[in-house]
Amino acid sequence: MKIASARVIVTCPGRNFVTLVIETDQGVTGIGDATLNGRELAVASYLTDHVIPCLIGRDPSQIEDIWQYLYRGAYWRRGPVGMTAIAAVDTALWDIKGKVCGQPLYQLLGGKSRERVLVYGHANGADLHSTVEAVGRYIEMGYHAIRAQSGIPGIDKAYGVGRGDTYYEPADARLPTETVWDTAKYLDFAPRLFDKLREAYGFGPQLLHDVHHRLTPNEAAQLGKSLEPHRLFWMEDATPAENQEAFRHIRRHTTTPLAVGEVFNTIWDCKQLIEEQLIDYIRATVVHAGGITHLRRIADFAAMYQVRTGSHGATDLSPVCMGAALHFDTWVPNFGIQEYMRHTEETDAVFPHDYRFEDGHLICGESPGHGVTIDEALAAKYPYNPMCLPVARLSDGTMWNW
Ligand code: GCO
Ligand code: MG
Repeated sequence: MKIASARVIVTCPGRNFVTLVIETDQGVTGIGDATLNGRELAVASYLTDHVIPCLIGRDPSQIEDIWQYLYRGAYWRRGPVGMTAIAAVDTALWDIKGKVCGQPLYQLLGGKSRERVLVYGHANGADLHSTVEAVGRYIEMGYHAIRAQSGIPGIDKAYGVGRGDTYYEPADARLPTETVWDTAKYLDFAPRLFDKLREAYGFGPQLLHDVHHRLTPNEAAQLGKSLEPHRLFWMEDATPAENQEAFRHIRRHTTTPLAVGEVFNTIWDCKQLIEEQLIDYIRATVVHAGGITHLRRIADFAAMYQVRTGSHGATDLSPVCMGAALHFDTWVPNFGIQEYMRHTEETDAVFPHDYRFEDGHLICGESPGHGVTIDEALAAKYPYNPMCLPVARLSDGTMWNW
């Protein structure tokens, strides 16, 4: 069997998605998510101009060799654009292998380690009161684990807060929206939010919180300490992780579990974090960390240090990534949790899939491959609509981490 053709589909059913479709000379089709929020066309071009010409004529069953070819062969290794493109190829090839073998992807990885996958949903509100109510709605929907983000008094456009009733969607304008960040106000507010949440709902629901790279290591240590009585499932991206050593300081001062990794692309981004057991959950995901092949390498390495997985699953990762991630989660022995932000109905219609939500868990389907397809005719009705993620500044104008 040979790869006969491959093409990239860019579509915007509510938000932008990039999808790679690979076809074999025997008519088997596999698809992979290639979405990099706000940088969609960079990945589309990398695939179309540089990767696809190298794929034609190759044996699609040689997933590992093709991965190594694209990683080593590029000479310029790593980075979000290249690794997202590799992930798309890898995901599509696993999909093809599943279809050729007539097996769901989790079977090819080693079979089920669990029947269903614990997910966390996103509750958010403009202020403390509405966030507490939003968490209640998620509990009613059956979620056992809920991420809580709230508007913060004195901070305009806080991270993680949706506008009106819509789901939170950060890529909101053609050019980056400017937001202003104030650490002191946040550190004052965040513990009060969790005081209220525990007061309202007790310790039954697992609660999570995303700091979104905003704090220094010492501020992160302070926040972790102040949240300890609330026994969070995790505190996410407490400080930027380019400097992996920074987490030593946080770790030394708090037992609040730490999660990092949604912006990581390779095992090298988290090597020290894992080896030194500086984190509890690694959040790398299929689409941005080199596909199933590389994510498996990261997860196996993490397992040696009792670090568990907690893959990124925001709406800017398409249902194709979610489908693949759920097969991965069903297999991976050191599974922790999976993020799950529901896609809109428009998105779900473009990407028919066989995974389903039940009692706070997602269950992957049994169809061969990863179980997600693309309706290309419908996708064509939603042209690309360029959108950027916001940026953040401190009140004196200094650029900060969004
Ligand atoms: C998360 C993330 C997202 C990102 C988004 C950027 O934990 O889900 O932090 O909200 O900001 O994926 O594209
Ligand atoms: Mg996050």
